[in-house]
Amino acid sequence: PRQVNRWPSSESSEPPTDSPRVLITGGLGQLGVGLAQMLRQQYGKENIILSDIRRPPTEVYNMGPFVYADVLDYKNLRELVVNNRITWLVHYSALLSAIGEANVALARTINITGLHNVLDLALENCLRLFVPSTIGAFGPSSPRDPAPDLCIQRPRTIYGVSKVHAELMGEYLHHKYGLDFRCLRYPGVVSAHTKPGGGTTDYAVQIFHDALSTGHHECYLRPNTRLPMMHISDCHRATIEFMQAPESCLSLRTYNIAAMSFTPGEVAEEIRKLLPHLRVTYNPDAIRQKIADSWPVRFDDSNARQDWGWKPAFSLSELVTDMLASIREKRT
Ligand code: AKB
Repeated sequence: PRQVNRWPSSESSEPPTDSPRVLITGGLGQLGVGLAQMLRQQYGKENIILSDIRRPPTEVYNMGPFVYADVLDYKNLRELVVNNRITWLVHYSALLSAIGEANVALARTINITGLHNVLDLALENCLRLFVPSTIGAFGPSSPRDPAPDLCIQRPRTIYGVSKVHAELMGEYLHHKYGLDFRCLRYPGVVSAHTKPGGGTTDYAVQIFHDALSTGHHECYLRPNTRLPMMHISDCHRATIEFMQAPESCLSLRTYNIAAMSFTPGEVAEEIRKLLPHLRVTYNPDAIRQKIADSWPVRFDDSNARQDWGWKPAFSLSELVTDMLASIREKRT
């Protein structure tokens, strides 16, 4: 690490959590804007700073602070953290599984070099650091039904390798220097207002848009490919509740979180209860099918439930009803 500033050792001197100042990297991906909005409701608009290397749409500017931040530029990050008195960092910048396989060198740079920068920054500035991991951090030799928190992890994608690296580096720096590193392994996240980009679970968002537009979805996975999934509002709530959990509750630093598992066939069936005309054809693509076949079909999240009270709110039928209603609302 560039510089380590240790937290004072007494229990009472944990970094403040009542009124954090939060920087979110990769903020214009699937998750950043929604998380920022939920955090702003709790902590005030000005205390949550969204960042990315892209220019946001006007409505994002109007929602609250947005700044340019490149996770590969350490000085730029440091300036933002220092000038804005940041206390929590949510590191969403990453290339996902499928796009990572098509751009291995870039994925390695963003997902590994970028991570090293935020780890150093968190150590130097005593930040509470959240880094998402994923079902993609498991591989064909992992137990798949269910995958527990601690087991063999030999992923076969650069995305998975970079996420195992993130889990291990964060935990190492936690044990060695007391870094307040927190990591949740997310399932595929299903959202109406933001699109995922370049993942293996993206079909589970696209199918809803297709159901409401053309009535036809061509799925790149086989109908019986089961994967863990979660409604985006459960994902945001899990992230915030986990960031708020007192350090004394955490027996781990990396937790699985689960809500449901479904196959393309099952989600299509559930959508058909409301839109009977939906037609799904299957055209499995070699890369994404292979990735999905190597991932867990179910997550064991019992430690998250026990340690900090994780509980999902959305079932499959509630997710389907909400997705169709939200997409419809946006279209009108
Ligand atoms: C992907 O499909 O790559 C992501 C993930 C499950 O991490 N959505």
